[in-house]
Amino acid sequence: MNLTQLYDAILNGKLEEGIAVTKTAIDEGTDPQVIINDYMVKAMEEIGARFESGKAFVPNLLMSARAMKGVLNLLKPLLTAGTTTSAGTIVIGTVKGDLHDIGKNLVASMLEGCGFEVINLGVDVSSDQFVEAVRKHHADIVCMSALLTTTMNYMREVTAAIQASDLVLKPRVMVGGAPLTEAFAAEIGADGYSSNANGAVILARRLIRA
Ligand code: B1M
Repeated sequence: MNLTQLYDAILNGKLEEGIAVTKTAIDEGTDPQVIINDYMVKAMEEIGARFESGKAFVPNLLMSARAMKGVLNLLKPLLTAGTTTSAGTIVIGTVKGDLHDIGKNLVASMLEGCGFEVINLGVDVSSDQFVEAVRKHHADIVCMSALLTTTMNYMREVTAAIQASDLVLKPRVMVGGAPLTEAFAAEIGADGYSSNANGAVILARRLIRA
């Protein structure tokens, strides 16, 4: 199976083509991690670079995002197969003002796939929504995502709101997203940072054990 066809399908926003190629790749036993990391994420990086250099526009981003999400939905059951007991409960969301959810959903799927119970709050999530979800689901970890330099600062507000809340058992906080750094995570009082979905799983396991 030539998966560059999948890369092209995501890059050009062709959902149906992407699904057809992916179905064949799955049937041939290709590792879903390879499909995602080596082709799908790379295509999203390329469309982002084209957008930055004025060679692609918001409708192109939306088409690529639609294709990416559709194919991810197809792969999600393969990531979550075979897990039975919960490794811990994680509340995840993209912070207020930010509508990017592809990376966050990928992180959520990986965490689910590795046995965590994941409460996905979606995008544009306020500090109150995070705190209330922790209370409702007795979450061990809050996981925040941001893709914009303008919205990443809101993570500071969420960590502060968690500390200021009346929650008896405060959840650990982990953060990620393209503009973030380890130093930023430390500065806002988060317990950990990861640059990618696999790292988020390793970090979550470490925070649960700590
Ligand atoms: Co927008 N966008 N976007 N966008 N977009 C970026 C982020 C941008 C870098 C593009 C660019 O200029 N090159 C730029 C941000 C610049 C900046 O802030 N410095 C940008 C901009 C400017 C904007 C708008 C302002 C554009 C406009 O309207 N003029 C606007 C903002 C809207 C808003 O949020 N309020 C906007 C809108 C959009 C769309 C809606 C069109 C669409 C999003 C659709 C969707 O998500 N449903 C979109 C897209 C698709 C992108 C790019 C092209 C791709 C993002 C993506 O999905 N990547 C992006 C450019 C880029 O990233 N190269 C861009 C694939 C995904 C798998 O990677 O999300 O990075 P990522 O997730 C990774 C890691 O970051 C990490 O793991 C994931 C998997 O490895 N990770 C975590 C993420 N969260 C984590 C949490 C963790 C751990 C790891 O917790 C522990």
